[in-house]
Amino acid sequence: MRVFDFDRAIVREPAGSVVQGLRTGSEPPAYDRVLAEHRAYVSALEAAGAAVEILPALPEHPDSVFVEDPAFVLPEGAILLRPGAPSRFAEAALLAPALHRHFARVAEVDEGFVDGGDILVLPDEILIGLSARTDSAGARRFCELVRELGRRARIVEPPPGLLHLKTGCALIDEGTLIAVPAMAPLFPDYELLVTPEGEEHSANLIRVNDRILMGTGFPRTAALLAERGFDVVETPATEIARIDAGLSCMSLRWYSGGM
Ligand code: CIR
Repeated sequence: MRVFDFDRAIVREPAGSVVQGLRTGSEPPAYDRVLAEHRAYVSALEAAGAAVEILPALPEHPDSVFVEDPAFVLPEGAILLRPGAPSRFAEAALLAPALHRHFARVAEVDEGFVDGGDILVLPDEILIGLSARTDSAGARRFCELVRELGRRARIVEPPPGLLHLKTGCALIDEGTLIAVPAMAPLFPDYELLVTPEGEEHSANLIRVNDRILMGTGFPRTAALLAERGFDVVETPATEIARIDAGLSCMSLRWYSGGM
């Protein structure tokens, strides 16, 4: 079993209010285009081999489509997190019923703040990056809960300037990561593919079974991955990028073994 083998995923339908999602840029996205990107994303997950449960939209929570941030899942169990943006804090409790349906063990980070976008699962350990959304207290508690599930976990300090750890890196096979140049020093033990200049946003891609799902508009990254023999599927993510999101944020993925 590889850490990117998944047969299940949970996503949440974007609400109309997604256009008011937190953003650092000036232009909000258009709802119909976010919806189209979300539908394409669900199809790409299904085509890669995951059965996808689509949770209903939550209009009062503009960023709730980004289910990766309020929770973390492994085959061994789930952990409810404590999102670091005040407007997103309630999302964890709203995700709890879905997690209890799928997981016998659901733990909770009960202090500090942790966004799931700061959590990177590697084959032999789980990294959690400190950020404006994830603080030391939350990260320490998260590591304890992960160790209770039988995995190794460690806190890292990514360079400033990116929203989350996974904004700038992703595992693409068991020994290789893609990362923006500033994050390269975090991964001395891995072969690294560094994002070409101007294509830094390609790093928020996801490996799902034998495929890589990556946003559209990154021709040099796509070529680098294709040269190495990866099966890359491009799916549009330019509207969600307006609210600082990428492909990892829109799902929780795990291997259930058909349970
Ligand atoms: C936010 O700022 O929380 C959302 N607009 C975007 C969240 C992206 N999540 C992620 O990268 N894990």
